Amino acid sequence: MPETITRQGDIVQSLWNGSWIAALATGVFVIGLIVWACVFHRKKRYSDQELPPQVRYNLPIEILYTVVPIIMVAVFFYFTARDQNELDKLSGNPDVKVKVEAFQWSWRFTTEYQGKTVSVVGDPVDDYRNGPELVLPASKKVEFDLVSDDVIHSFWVPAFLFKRDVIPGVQNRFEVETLNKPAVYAGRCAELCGYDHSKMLFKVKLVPQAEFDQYIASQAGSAQ
Ligand SMILES: [Cu+2]
Repeated sequence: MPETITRQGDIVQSLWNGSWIAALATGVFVIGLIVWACVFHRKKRYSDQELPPQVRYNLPIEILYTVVPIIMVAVFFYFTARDQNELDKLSGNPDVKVKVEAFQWSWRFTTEYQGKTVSVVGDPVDDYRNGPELVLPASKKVEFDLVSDDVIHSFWVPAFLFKRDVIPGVQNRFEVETLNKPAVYAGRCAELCGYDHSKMLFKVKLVPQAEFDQYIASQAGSAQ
């Protein structure tokens, strides 16, 4: 997994790791039982006419293998629901608000910070390798408001370990708390949205607060 740059990404990573550990433990146990049954009940232990002991309609065992999977699913459900609620939470007082407009085939980011706005827009198709660059401050709460001008897209920053669909007529939102990891990160559209879907690339540049202030002051009001 890519190293995450948000507090929410850490939650996703823990859920992922925990799920894999639980799934692997379950897998090892089940495969162990299968191998044990194959070895212990192999044919040469029994005569040709004789079957191994049959355990159908054994009530305690039936109850056991009904109850145990229910408990396992309940545990997975509990942690998933708990983390999903946390990931969907909006504080209502983000430091920065970003309006993300997706269109065929690029992005427009309008950043709102302390009453000032900065807008950057990508050039559809041409120059897609550079893509629009979304500048965000480190260690701050950022709310994303997702709107689509045409078809369904999906806003995905792999380093967030998170993506959310951008659907026409639907107001999707989410919030992250950025970590202090200044660098430039890749972003892309994660929903096949047409001919040049693969060129819907963008960048997220995480910068220290002072640099962000400078960026907003120098860019405010202008549309790149
Ligand atoms: Cu798209």
